[in-house]
Amino acid sequence: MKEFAVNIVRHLTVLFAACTAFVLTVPSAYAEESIDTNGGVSADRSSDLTKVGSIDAIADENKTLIPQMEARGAILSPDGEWMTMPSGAAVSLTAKSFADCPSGWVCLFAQASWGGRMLKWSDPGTAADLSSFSFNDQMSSWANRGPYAAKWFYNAGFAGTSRCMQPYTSNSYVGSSDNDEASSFRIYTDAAAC
Ligand SMILES: [Ca+2]
Repeated sequence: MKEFAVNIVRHLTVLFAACTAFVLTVPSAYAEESIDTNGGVSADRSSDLTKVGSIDAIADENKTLIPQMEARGAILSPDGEWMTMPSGAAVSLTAKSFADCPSGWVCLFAQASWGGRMLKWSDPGTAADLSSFSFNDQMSSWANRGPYAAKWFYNAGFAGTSRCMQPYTSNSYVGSSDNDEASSFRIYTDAAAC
């Protein structure tokens, strides 16, 4: 009888330990889930970001874009706003506007009127397939705020129909036939290349 009582106590101890371990793991599981629902954007910014119309769609896209960009060598900027490639070219993790395109840079936007996700480059001689930035067939507007001519192409590898982006010009909408066609891009090393 005494041995039976000892066994009961031993079993209850094991049960109590198991329950304690479960309770302790639940909060961390919830914490991980809350980060996921923000699509990789830090939790303290999520309340601000929900004010932007297209943020839910972008946040969803970020769940796949961030790991894709990391696999291509990009790193998350300290402010959590950009995935930056070793070249310095970067794709935004939030919706941007014309004012977010720095002077001297060439910027492509996923939405008309310089909205939605933005890509930015500054180095003359830059050439890239937009699929490298998970931005294939997405561009609707652009701004060339630099001194060099730039060009975008319908196809990867700088092929197919192309459009010049003259220095210090911008386009709030590329038009219905050119919309969501851009697949590659380059910045030339002079102002009159195209
Ligand atoms: Ca294309």
